[in-house]
Amino acid sequence: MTKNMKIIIINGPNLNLLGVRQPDVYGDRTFEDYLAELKTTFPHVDIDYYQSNVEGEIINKMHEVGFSYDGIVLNAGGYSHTSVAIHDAIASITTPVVEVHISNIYAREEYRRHSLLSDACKGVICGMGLDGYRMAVESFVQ
Ligand code: CA2
Repeated sequence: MTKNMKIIIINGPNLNLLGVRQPDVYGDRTFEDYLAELKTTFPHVDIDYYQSNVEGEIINKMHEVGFSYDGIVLNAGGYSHTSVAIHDAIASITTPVVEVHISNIYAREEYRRHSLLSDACKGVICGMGLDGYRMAVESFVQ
C-alpha cells in the first residue's frame, strides 16, 4: 500500500484571527472551519496545520518538517514582507514551499507589495481568498 502524501499548512502572525476580525479583507470563516472542508477535498493527503505569531517558532516548525514532508503551504503573514530569517529557512530545507496570501498583496499598501520569501518558494498564490490554500495543496498532489 502506498503512503499518503504529507503536507503541512503553516500560518503566521494574526492569521489566528481569521473569521473574527476584518472580514472585508480576509473573509468570515475561521481557518479551522475551512481546514475541515479542505481535508475532505483531499482524503488521501495527510494535512497538518500549525499557526504561530512568533517568527522563531515558524522557523523551528519548518526545520522540524522540512526534510520529511512532501510539501509546505506557507502564509507567513506580515513576516512575508520583512523576514530574511524565514527566507533562509525556506532555502535551507528540502521540502518545497508554496507561498499563499489570502488577499492580493499587489493591490494593497506599498509595503505589502514585495515578499522576501517568493524567490525561495516553488510557487506563489495570492488574492484567491482561502481557496488559495486548496490550490497550493493541489499543486503538490499533481
Ligand atoms: O493576504 C494575506 O494572506 C496576508 O499574508 C495576511 C497578512 C498580511 O500582513 C499580509 O500582508 C497578507 C495579515 C494577516 C492578518 O490576518 C488577519 C485576519 C483577520 C483579522 C485580522 C488580521
